Amino acid sequence: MSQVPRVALLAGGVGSSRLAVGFERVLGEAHLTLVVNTGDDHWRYGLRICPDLDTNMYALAGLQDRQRGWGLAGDTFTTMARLRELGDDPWFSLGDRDLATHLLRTALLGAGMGIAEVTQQLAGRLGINARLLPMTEAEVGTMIHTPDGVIPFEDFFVRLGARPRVEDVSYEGIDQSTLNPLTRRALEACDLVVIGPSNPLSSIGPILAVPGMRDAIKASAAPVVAVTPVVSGVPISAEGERRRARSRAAQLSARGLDHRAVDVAGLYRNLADVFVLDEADQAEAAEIRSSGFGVMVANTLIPEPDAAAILAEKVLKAVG
Ligand code: FO1
Repeated sequence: MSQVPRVALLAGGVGSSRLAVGFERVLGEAHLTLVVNTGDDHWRYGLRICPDLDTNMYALAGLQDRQRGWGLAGDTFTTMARLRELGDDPWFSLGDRDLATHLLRTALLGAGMGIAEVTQQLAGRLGINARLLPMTEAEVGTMIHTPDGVIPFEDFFVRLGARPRVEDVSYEGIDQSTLNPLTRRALEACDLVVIGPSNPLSSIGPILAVPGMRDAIKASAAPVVAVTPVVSGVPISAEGERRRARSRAAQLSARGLDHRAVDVAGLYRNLADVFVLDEADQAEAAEIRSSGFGVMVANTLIPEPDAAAILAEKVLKAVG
């Protein structure tokens, strides 16, 4: 292993993007590769929207609106307001500056570039050296099965505020998707794979469902550390965090699981070696250990980069 380990982080949206910033601080960007969920990606106003790629890209560029957890800090929404004046219902808010990213991405895709190359172009222009790799080139869609029908993830999460009951979560087009060769190589060459603290079913699930992804992780022989996205023992104040918790709980219940760290750990059985549990939930450590994981207890609530860097350091030491 080189003295600075090469880390591959499986990343969803807000939670993983915060840990990515922590790893970037500790490792330097040359040693950090993100394999990012593209199941939330969708077309809107003729533009290709890639929420998790943008959330991680803006976070690594230091441009993320930290309070919202997505979009650009200080952005305005005059275009969305005008669309409302024109009688549209822009329930998925695209900031005026954020729109430039979607316009450029859509133009580059239209010119024949694949999403991995487009992402590399956009990240390069933001001065990001960490590698951001979409989980696949194919367009796939995370679908939420509700009593009123099967709807795309963002309709469930944003338009309906993660309130519908969830009967199942599926990944449309995933069986036809292929593992990006760059991603396979990054996983096989890395010294550590980290499963980010994102929704295990609608953010990490799609990544692991790409044919060949689990095999590539296993082929790397690198240890795999999963960071819990669930912290039960701390009351949630921010509305965004409450909605993410609602979304996780609803999806876990569709699998007959509770919204607890131990249930998330169960979804990573036969994949993760170590599970990182929040200090507030250490009562669950014994149960997680008994199901075959190493367990590390740490502060996993990392809204600020300093806390994220401390967690990243601890994760690196967990497999030292
Ligand atoms: N999340 C919201 O709750 N409301 C929004 O209007 C919204 C807009 C949006 C635009 C661009 C983008 O990259 C992300 C956006 N998100 C919004 C966040 C997004 O729904 C989530 O970050 C992921 O899809 C789930 O992790």
